[in-house]
Amino acid sequence: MVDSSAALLAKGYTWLPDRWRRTDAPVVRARLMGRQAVALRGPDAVRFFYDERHVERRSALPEPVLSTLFGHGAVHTLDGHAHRVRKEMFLSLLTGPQAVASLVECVTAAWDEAVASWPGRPSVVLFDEASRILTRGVCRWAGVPLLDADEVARDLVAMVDGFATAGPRHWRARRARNRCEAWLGHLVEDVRAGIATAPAGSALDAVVRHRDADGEFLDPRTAAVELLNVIRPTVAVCWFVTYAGHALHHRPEVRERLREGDPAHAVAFAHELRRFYPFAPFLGGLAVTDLRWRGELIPAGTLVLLDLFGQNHDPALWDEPYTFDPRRFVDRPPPRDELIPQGGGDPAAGHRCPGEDVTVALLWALGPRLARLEYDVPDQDLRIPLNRMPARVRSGFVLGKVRVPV
Ligand code: MYR
Repeated sequence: MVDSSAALLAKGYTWLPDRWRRTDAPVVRARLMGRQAVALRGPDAVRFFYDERHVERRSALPEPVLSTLFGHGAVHTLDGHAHRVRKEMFLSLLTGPQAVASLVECVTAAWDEAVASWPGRPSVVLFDEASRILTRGVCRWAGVPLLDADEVARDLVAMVDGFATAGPRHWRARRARNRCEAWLGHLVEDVRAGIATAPAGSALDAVVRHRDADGEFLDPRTAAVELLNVIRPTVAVCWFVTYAGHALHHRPEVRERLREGDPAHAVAFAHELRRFYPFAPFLGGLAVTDLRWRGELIPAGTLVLLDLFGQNHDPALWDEPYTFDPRRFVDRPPPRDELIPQGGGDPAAGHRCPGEDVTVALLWALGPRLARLEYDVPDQDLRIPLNRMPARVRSGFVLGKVRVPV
């Protein structure tokens, strides 16, 4: 079989959806990076993929992804008991109404403070501003002191932006990760030495005091990796905030509904942003043993891909999947394994993102705030090329002459 790595790089998010359109088979078969690969989608496929007897993560993540996005030794690379013990730390920090509300409060305070200065400026780039706001908010919440929030925001964005490319963006991401791991590794050492303090109950405190399945503390570098795995994905919500700007520009009626202040619409808007716009393309793991999926053989060692973007646009699951319409979620919260922009399955048992509730709550809070602002949308490049991974609005979404209604 011809290797599809070049096709994937050329087509990006559309590579798998295009392949699904050309087959009636329950899987798409390919070769990626010299390895046999099988792609799946659909709620049953989600449950199949997240069953640890079928698919393991340990050795599935390519080195370039670990050295940029997730970090070596990260929770994403663990399976079984070791994974559950480490994952519990993330769940205790990021799930539950109290945890979510306190993080949202820190971020909205940073938003309100930043937005107050926008009317004095000719224009602001929403992507950049949102990344700084989220960095300030999440670091404050996490108990991580910041010397230069803008620089940290740039590094955190770079780590996400460079994981799926071979060019300068990728090398920027590696340098950013090295810098941040060194910075936070020192902070962990300082807390342990009593030179710095971690506010009780903060993410910094939890990571410093976490004991792994073997009963040992995390070494400072791994602690830094995991602290980054709390902070960086929160900052990555700037992708969705920018998509919110894009959606409100193209759908004025959605802006009006958000301005009316109905919380059900704000939640539906958050879900539709995560369904419609491109973020994580797919996830991968390795077949633990010879498997059968709907009659199709998946030999042991095959790279099994779960097509997140494809499933979120699968016409079998969504009416008019390429239309942005939050109303689809107003009376129907998304079933667990249908809407999977941040992975599927049970976050406690598997690798689903523990920060999904935080993402929804942040967009629920920031979407209406953005909708209530008045601004111009100057001429700019609003395209979102789907062959760039991760995709993003080319211009970053420039807001001109911002007015804050009183
Ligand atoms: C974050 O900072 O963690 C949020 C960004 C998540 C993007 C997720 C992309 C997953 C790519 C996995 C590739 C697997 C290839 C086999």
